[in-house]
Amino acid sequence: MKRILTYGTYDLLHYGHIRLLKRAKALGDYLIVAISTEEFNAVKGKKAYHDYLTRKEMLEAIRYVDLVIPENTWDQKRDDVLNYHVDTVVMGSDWKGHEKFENLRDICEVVYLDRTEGISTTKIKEELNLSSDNIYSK
Ligand code: C2G
Repeated sequence: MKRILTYGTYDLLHYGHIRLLKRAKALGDYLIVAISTEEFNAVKGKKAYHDYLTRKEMLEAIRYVDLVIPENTWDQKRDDVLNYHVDTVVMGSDWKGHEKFENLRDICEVVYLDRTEGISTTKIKEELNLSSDNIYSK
């Protein structure tokens, strides 16, 4: 059984996230997603719209996802790979070459998949906010 691990905030779930998870699962048999807690999002300078448990519940409903665990720190990745017997860590290409992932190459494969262009949580927030004077404000 080939075990895949990926990390993210996964706030305001959108098709870019789904396409990443679908392709990550296609690389193996079991997909673990480590999602950022509120505390870790603060470290990343992010504030998620949905809290951790809500984001966890949504990801657990996705057919490609087998297990959701919390991401509390930048430095837990090595322990995650060892504790969950991970074969491959997968991230979107915006993380390509990042030391936090490159440093794992001695204990697992690291794969970066192309990001889905044209969609992001930030874009959704900005466009909803800009259109606050129409259907979205009711
Ligand atoms: N993603 C994507 N296409 C998009 C948006 C996101 O492929 N249009 C991918 C990202 O590359 C990432 C995953 O979906 O692999 C989750 O994206 P975010 O929730 O934005 O994750 P991020 O805040 O980058 O957190 O320790 C690593 C961090 O926790 C990653």
